Amino acid sequence: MEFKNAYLKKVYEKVEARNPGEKEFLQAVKEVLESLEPVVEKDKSYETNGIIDRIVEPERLIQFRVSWVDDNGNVQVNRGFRCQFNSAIGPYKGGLRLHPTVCASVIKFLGFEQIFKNSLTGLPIGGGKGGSDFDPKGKSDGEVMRFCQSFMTELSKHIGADTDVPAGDIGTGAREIGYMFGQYKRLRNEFTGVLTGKGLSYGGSLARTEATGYGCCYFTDEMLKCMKNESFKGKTVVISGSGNVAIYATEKATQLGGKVVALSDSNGYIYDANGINLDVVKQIKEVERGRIKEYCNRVEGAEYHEGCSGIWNIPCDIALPCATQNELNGSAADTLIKNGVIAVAEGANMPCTPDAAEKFVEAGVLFGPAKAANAGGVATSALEMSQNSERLSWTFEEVDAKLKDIMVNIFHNSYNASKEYGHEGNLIFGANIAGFLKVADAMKWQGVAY
Ligand code: NDP
Ligand code: 2IT
Repeated sequence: MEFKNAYLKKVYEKVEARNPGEKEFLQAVKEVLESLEPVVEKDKSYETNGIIDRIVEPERLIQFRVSWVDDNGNVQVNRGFRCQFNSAIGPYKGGLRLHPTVCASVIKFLGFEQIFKNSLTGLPIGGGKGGSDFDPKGKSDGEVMRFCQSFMTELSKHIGADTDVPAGDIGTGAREIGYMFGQYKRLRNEFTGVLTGKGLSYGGSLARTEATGYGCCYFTDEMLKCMKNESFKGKTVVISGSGNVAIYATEKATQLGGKVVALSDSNGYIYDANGINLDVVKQIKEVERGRIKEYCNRVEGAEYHEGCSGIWNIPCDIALPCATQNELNGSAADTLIKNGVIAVAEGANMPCTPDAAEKFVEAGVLFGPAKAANAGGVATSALEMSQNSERLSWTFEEVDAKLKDIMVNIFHNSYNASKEYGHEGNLIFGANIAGFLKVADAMKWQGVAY
């Protein structure tokens, strides 16, 4: 799709020229700007206030050296990032990704998406993201600890409970958050809610671990109910990935009556026609930090296939991509549609390529875009911040009920925006617009510094 609106066209061309080669970032910006055509057409004040020009430029992008010593006494050097993208509606908030593919483009795309996602939660959090090209796979606990301490030594200069509150993402779980929190406290002599996803013994929130996967299923359930009078009951579900998001999406989809038959990692996928035995997966992934292949040695009748993209060939009613960006392309979408998929919701960030997403929408498949469908994680992080501020802990049931409410509201706000702006049922438009409006309004009220 090409831009019909001259203002959006001009801004996008400038973004392309200023961020050459940053394909993930450009992909994310293009999708959002395309959705904003009816908004900027209707109200010229977005243009006169330079809202779009400003919203595509990070407020701050920090890049730093992270040196640490491995178990053999060798010095290792990684690159750390924090992108503080937009603080119009609250302190920067967003995860830290530890994966060898991390670069400025990936962090900027994630930070940009986070602006609109965080706005959709209805909670007062701005958009940010960070991480490093450090690969935790195959590292000892000591190596991970030394990396995290070195990483936080620099990051601590830029974050704070009222400034920027990082959390987990790919490769960053409870272990890494714990080491980073310990280092921040050591450096500052402050016990504050500077990170979320903390352990329950030191300020973490119940249900944060489950929140992204559960939230994705709550969103999907509401979308199925309102748009197709359907539910998870009796449905075959395929979920990619086998990390935090995939595991708890599997748990909730199963509780809601679905049968999850496949999971994956970056090497391959497992198929279990009887429905995934999640206790086995949790033991392999959360306790042993092993590979998903191992499942087949423990569960009779399960199959393992090399290569992760083959997972989309499995016939299913509901597909939840929960691994990483661009993991589901146009030809995978064709196969899913041919096999009768009725709903796709993105547990990961930008897992569907633009042509895949377009195919789903055109085929009438219900499509829940990432910034709406996976917002439950960051929403519950914001609930963790609230608990930290009041120095109280809420029960699991309390947090889970709030999470469910938030996901149901996100669906309805996105749906209503899609209708109001002339694309009824297209939740890509709806989520982008609903997320944008609040941030843009706050930016207008706060003025431009000159
Ligand atoms: P984890 O590190 O717990 O798990 C990541 C999973 O995705 C692993 O199974 C991993 O396989 C797989 N994966 C990662 N990179 C690739 C790749 N390049 N190709 C194929 N598979 C890959 O991360 P999370 O579950 O936390 O995150 C998954 C997705 O959800 C990400 O897109 C993240 O940004 C998003 N997300 C996470 C939230 C959270 O609260 N954690 C909140 C909202 C979104 P392998 O072990 O082989 O690398
Ligand atoms: O992509 C995301 O929303 C996250 N990784 C969670 C961020 C957070 O601050 O909890």
